[in-house]
Amino acid sequence: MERTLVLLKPDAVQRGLIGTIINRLELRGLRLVGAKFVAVDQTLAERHYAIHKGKPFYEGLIQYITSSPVMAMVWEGPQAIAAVRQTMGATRPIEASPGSVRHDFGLEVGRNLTHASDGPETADEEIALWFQPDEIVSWSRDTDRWIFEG
Ligand code: DAT
Ligand code: MG
Repeated sequence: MERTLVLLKPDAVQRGLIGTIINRLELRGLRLVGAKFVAVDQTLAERHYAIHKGKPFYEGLIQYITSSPVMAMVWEGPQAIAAVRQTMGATRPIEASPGSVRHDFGLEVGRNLTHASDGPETADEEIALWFQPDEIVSWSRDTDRWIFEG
């Protein structure tokens, strides 16, 4: 079972899309194990996007993520990292597949609604950055055996 960090960025929150996007992850079969509503400060933003420091879009990215609250979550499931990135769609909304969140609700790369971890190492680091260990809830759903094969 894999875990991944998901952020619903300020545009998703402001546009009232929290429920819609959570619904897509729930319907996919992924299991929610952590969630909180966060006003992102400069320090957290810079740590989260440290890998992009120095890129031309970095300053705009920090401004965007700190501009309004975000919904931070941890989701788990088999191949959760790939599954969530697929549900979110390609970074640029105009390149995202129809049916993905970024395609269905977005147009611009700087307003692409969500963040999702891109690999096992970054997922571990990002979950540790955004959540204390006791904020992650390990649980099983009654429907798990109809969604998870193992
Ligand atoms: P993703 O969010 O799909 O993992 P990323 O990690 O490459 O994409 O970039 C992080 C965010 O930075 C992305 O969601 C939007 C912004 N971004 C990336 N490339 C950009 C670009 N060329 N111009 C403007 N913003 C960009
Ligand atoms: Mg990324």
